[in-house]
Amino acid sequence: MSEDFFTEVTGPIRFEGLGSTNPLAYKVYEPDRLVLGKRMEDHLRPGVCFWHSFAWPGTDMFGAGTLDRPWLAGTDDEMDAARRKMAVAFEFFTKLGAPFYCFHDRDVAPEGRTFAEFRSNLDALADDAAAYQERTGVRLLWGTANLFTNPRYQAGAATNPDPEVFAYAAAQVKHMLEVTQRLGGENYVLWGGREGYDTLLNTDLTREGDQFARFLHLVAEHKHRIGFTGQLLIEPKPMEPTKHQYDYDVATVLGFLVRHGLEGEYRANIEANHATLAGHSFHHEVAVAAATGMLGSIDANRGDPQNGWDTDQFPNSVEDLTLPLYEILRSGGIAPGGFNFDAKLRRQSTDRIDLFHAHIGGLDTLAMALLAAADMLESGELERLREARYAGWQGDLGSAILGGSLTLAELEARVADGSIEPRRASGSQERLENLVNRHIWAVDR
Ligand code: XLS
Ligand code: NI
Ligand code: NI
Repeated sequence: MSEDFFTEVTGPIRFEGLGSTNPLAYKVYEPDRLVLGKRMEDHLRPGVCFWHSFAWPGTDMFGAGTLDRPWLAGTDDEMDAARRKMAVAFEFFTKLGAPFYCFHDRDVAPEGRTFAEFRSNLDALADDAAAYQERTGVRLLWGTANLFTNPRYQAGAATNPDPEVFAYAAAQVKHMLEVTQRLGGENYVLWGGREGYDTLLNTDLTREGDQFARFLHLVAEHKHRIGFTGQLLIEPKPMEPTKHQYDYDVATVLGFLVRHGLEGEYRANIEANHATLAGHSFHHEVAVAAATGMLGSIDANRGDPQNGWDTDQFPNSVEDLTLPLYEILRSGGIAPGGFNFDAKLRRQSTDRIDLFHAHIGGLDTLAMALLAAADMLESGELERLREARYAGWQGDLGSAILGGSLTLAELEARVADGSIEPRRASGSQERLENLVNRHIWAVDR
C-alpha cells in the first residue's frame, strides 16, 4: 500500500548547503560526505521514532490531541488504521531520507482483547513492516515493548508486586524481541517505563531489585537462545512517570548490572533529556558510558531548561551536542547504535509539514556537531592537553602505585622523608572551553 499523506514533499529531502533558504532542504546534513573517512550517515545512523511522530495525537494532560493524525481517530477497523499509520510512517522515512526507524510493539499493533490477539496483530504488521523495509531500504535501529501504557502496568512490569504482571511483561518482551530479530533490528531497548516507585511506604526495594535482575537475566538468556545478534540496551531515566526510576542514570545501571552478574549483556541507550532530568549533562552521560564500555545508542532530543520534565524537543543546539559527539568519535563510534529522534513536535505545530521541519533541523544540528567534533578530534589538541595533565602517572611513582608495589606505609614514608612534594597545576578550564568554541566556530561547513 503506498500512501500520499505528506503531499507537500514530493521527493527525498536534499542537501542544498548553508546558502539555501529552502526550509525543506538540509543545510549541513549530507549523507555521503566523508568525515574522518566515514560517511556522515554511517556516523550518525539517524532514526525516526514511531511513537511520537505517528502514534501520539498531540495530547497533553490538559488537552485533547491537536495533530493531524487521522488514523488515530476512533475507527471500526483498528487493523486498517494501523496499516494506514505504517504506510504514512514509511512514506515519511523515505521522503526524509532517514536510514532507520524504531518502534514499540504497541505503536504499530492494536492491543485487541487478549494477548494472543495482540500477538497476531503484531505479527501481521511486522510482515507489512518487513515488506516496506525491503522496498524502501529503511532499516530497524531498534525495537522495544511498551510496558507502561496499559493500566496493568500501573505498579511496574518486572518490579510489579504481582508475579502475573511480571509474566505478562515477559511474554510481551519475548515476542517483541523475536519480531525485532525477524526485522533485522540492530538493537533491542528496555526502558524501565514504570520500574520504580511512587512511594517507599508500599515498596520493597530489595525484592523489586531482585525481580528486575531476574527479568534482565531472562531477556539475555532468550537473546542467546534465539541467536539474536543485536545489542541489548537499557535506557536510563531518573523519574517520570514514577517519582523515582531504578535505572536512574548510566552509572546506576552499570552498578546494578555488575551486582547481578549481568555486565557485558547490556549497554546504555542514552537520552539527552533523561540525562538533564538526572541533574547531569548529556555530555556527562555519554562520557561515563564511553569510559565504562556502556555506550550503546542515543535517543536524540533536548529538554527545556525552565521545565523539569521530559519535554522531548528536537535537538537544536550545536554547543550541546558537540562534546557528546566528540566522546562518541573518540570511543570508536556509535554503531550498531544510532541517533534515534526520541522527540516530539510541540502541540501547536499542527501542520503535516512540521514533522519535516523538526527532523531536518535535528539532523542538521547533529551533522554540524559531528563536523565540529571530528575537527576537534583530528587536531588532537584536547587529547594532548588531557594526556599532559596525567603525565606524572607515566613516571616511576605513578607506575609503582598503580602496579600495586607500594603500600600505604611506604607512601607515608616517602612523603614524610620529603622526597614527595606535590606542586599544583592549573586545570585551565577556560582555555579548554575556548578551544572547543574555536572548533565549533571555525568548522568547515
Ligand atoms: C521515555 C522514553 C521512551 C523510550 C522507549 O521517556 O524515552 O520513549 O525511549 O520506550
Ligand atoms: Ni527514549
Ligand atoms: Ni524520554
